[in-house]
Amino acid sequence: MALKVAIVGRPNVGKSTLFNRLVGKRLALVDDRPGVTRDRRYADGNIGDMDLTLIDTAGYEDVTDDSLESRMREQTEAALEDGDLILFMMDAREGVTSLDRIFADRLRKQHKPVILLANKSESRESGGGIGEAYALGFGEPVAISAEHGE
Ligand SMILES: Nc1nc2c(ncn2[C@@H]2O[C@H](COP(=O)(O)OP(=O)(O)OP(=O)(O)O)[C@@H](O)[C@H]2O)c(=O)[nH]1
Ligand SMILES: [Mg+2]
Repeated sequence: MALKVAIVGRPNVGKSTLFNRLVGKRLALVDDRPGVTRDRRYADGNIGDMDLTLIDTAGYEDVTDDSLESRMREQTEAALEDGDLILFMMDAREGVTSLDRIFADRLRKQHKPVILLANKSESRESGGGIGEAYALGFGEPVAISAEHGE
């Protein structure tokens, strides 16, 4: 059975863009407005010759009422439950935000391996964001550009 990889992070960091790239098809909607993905989605994909099952998730806000955001949050929790490996994505251009920290706190409370991806790193100005990302405590962040395939 393929390794299950859950892609999580706050809205608009590029989770669905990475999902589509690893799956090799534009299955998930990508948009420059946050909150586009509302439910988690599974698809087969690969990195090199390694077969994976990718899980795209909604980037939730930290609210606990019965709103859409809390439903999105449940979807992310389900992906964390189901994934073998967690790809935690942030936007290197914006640096670490308070919502990134809320995700980080949540991810520290589980014991699955987490790789921190600093997305949108194709431009040189993203260097500062990567420095801040170390402080989240998931080891060395991996600078990527989901959109440009880097
Ligand atoms: N510059 C740059 N933009 C990117 C990159 N990856 C994604 N984007 C853009 O970022 C925006 C958000 O991308 P999505 O993939 O929809 O982000 P998401 O994390 O799935 O967002 P939600 O579903 O709302 O949580 C889109 O405009 C993408 O084109 C990247 O590597 N570099
Ligand atoms: Mg999305």
